[in-house]
Amino acid sequence: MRKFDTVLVTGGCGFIGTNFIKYIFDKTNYKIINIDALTYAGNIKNLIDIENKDRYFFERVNICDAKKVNSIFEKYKPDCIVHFAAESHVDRSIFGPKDFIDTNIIGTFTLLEAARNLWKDNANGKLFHHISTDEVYGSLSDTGYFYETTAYDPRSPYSASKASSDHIVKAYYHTYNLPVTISNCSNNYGPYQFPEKLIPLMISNIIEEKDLPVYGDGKNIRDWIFVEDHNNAVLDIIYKGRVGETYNIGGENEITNIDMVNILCEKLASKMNKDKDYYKRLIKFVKDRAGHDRRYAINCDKIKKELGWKRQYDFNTAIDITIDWYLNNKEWIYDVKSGEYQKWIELNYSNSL
Ligand code: NAD
Ligand code: TDX
Repeated sequence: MRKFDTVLVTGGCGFIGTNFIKYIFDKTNYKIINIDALTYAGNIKNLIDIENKDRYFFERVNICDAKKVNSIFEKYKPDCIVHFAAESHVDRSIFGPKDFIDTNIIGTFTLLEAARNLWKDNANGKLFHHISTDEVYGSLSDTGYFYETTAYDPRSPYSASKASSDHIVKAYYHTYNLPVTISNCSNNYGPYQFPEKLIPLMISNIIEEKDLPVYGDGKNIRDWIFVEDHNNAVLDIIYKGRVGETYNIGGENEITNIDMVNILCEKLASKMNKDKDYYKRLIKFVKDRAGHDRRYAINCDKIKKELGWKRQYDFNTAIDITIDWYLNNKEWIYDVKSGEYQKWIELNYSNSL
C-alpha cells in the first residue's frame, strides 16, 4: 500500500475534482495542492470551507504553461499527482475543439514532463494517476461491454483528445518508466456538476420550468455512477493499483436518456408536491448530437477483483442526494449559469494566471 505526503490535484475546482478534494481532505492528513485555471467549469467557491486550512494550497495555473507548472512542482514536490483537469463537455468539443486539444493533450504532456523532471533521481513510491473516460472506447450497440483491453475508437473531439492523452501517459510509462496509472470511468453524477451535463441541466431546467432538450430519439444509453464511488475507486488505485495498469470504473447502471429524464421529472414532481407527470410536458425531442455515441457499458471486474473496490451507493439513493443538493443550492446554479461568478473571478483573480 502506497503512502503519500503531498498530493497534487489538477482541476480540483471542477465537478469531480471538487468532490475528490473534499473527500481526501476529510479522510487523510495529506498536504493537498490544487492547480486549476478556473475556466467556466471551475469554481473556487466550491472549496471555501477548506481554503484557509494549512494543508490546502490553491494555485491558479493553466496546465499548458510549462514554466508555471514546473515551478509549482519544484515548490511543493508532490509525491502523487491526480490529474482531473480537462475540457470535459462533448457538445463544446463539437463546436470548438481547440481548447480540448490544448488542455487535454498538451496539458497532460506538460504535467508528465514536469513529473518526469521532478522524479528523475528517484521515482520510487511516486505516482501519476490520469483520470480518463469510457468514451475512448467508442460506441456499443445493444450488447457487449468495454474492457480494459478493448481497442480505442474515439468519435468526438473530446474523446479523441482524452484517448490521445491516455496514449501519451502510457508512453511515458513504457519509455521513461514514469510510475503511472490510468482509470477510465463512465458517466458521473452528483453535487457540483456544471449544469451543461444531462442530469444537472435537466434538474436546473425543471426547477425553472424550462424545456428539457432530449437529443435524437432519447434511446442512447449511458452507465451512471455516483461521483463518490468514482473517487473511492481512484483512491483504491493510487494506494494499491499496479503501476502501468489501466482500471475501468463503472456504475453497472445502464439507463436510456429518456428514462433518466422521466425519472428526474417524477422525483422532482414528488419533492415539489406536483402531479407525477407535471414536468414531463417540458420534454422536447431536439436535433441529435453529431456523431452521438449510442451506448456505453463498462466491465469493471478488474478493479473489483484486484483492488477489492465496491460501490457504496445505489442509484435511487444517490440520485436523491444529487437532486436535493441542487434544490438546496439554487444560488450555486444561478451563479455558474448567469456569468456572475466569472465576473467575480475576473475581479479577484485577474492577475494570477
Ligand atoms: P469539469 O469540466 O467539471 O472540471 C474541469 C476542471 O478543470 C475545471 O475546474 C477547470 O477550471 C479545470 N481546467 C480546465 N482546463 C484547464 C487548464 N488548461 N488548466 C488548468 N485547469 C483547467 O470536469 P469533470 O466532469 O470534473 O471531469 C474531470 C475529469 O474526469 C476529466 O478529465 C474528465 O475527462 C474525466 N471524466 C469525467 C466524467 C464525467 O462524467 N464528468 C466521466 C469520466 C471521466
Ligand atoms: O441536453 C442534453 N440532452 C441530451 O439528450 C444533454 C446535455 C445531453 N443529452 C444526452 C447526450 C448523452 O447521450 O445525454 C447523454 C449524456 O450527455 P452528457 O451529460 O453531455 O455526457 P456524455 O456526452 O455522455 O459525456 C459525459 O460522460 C463521460 C461527460 O461529459 C464526459 O466528461 C465523460 O467523459
